[in-house]
Amino acid sequence: MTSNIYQSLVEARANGEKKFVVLIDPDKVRLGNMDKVLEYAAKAKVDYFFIGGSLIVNNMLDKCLVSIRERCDIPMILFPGNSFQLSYRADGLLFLSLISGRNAELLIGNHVIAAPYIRVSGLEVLPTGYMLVDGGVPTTVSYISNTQPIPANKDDVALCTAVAGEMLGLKMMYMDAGSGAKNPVSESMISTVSSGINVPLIIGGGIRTPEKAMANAKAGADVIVVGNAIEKDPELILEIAEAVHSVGAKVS
Ligand code: 1GP
Repeated sequence: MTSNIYQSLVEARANGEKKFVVLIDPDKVRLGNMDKVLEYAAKAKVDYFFIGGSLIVNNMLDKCLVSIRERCDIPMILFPGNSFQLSYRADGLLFLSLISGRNAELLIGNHVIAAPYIRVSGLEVLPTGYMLVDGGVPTTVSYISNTQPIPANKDDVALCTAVAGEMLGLKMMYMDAGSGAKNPVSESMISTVSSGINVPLIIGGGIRTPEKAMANAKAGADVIVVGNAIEKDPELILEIAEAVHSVGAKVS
């Protein structure tokens, strides 16, 4: 099994370089702006696509992966809302353990069911501690997972959760305020968690502007994920990519 994606994330963190991820919901691939999303993503040198959603209602995952691959070579990482959202056509898989919650199925149960498929899939497995943070509105993922998010102002709870996740051997942490969150994860929480762990930190949920993306990266996020805002305005990809990549970029 290769480990190109993880290796590049670890190296980027060590060098202070920031990565920008566009989240694509396979259900929405047929919407008109998908062509634009792919065009701008290639132009802006987006680092990765995350592919997934907490509730996918159409069977579009494979078609989505094939059509992206036909158009560009940006690595595609599955961000599965459940164990039905798997495909060997992707490059990697966020093997998510929902460590902010206490739902055993999402901590280990679904993983047992998916493990045999994943082992033969060829996907690069990225064991990730997934932490929901209260984004000010109830989210699909919180409802579906039947878990409470970490309160938005409890930086210490987030830190201890991430540290415990790292001690358990998880290779990355993903703090997510949930898709379309009213309030994205605070810079204070990002900075507290980032300085307390030694693994790459992914931040997403409710990021709508290049300014917030840049502030998150400066606070210690290694990877910035944006979905909703880009679906609405694909051109934002260019500005957000530039903002994220400018943090930590070497001045020559
Ligand atoms: C959600 O972190 C992602 O899981 C992205 O959220 O769609 O709000 O950008 P948005």
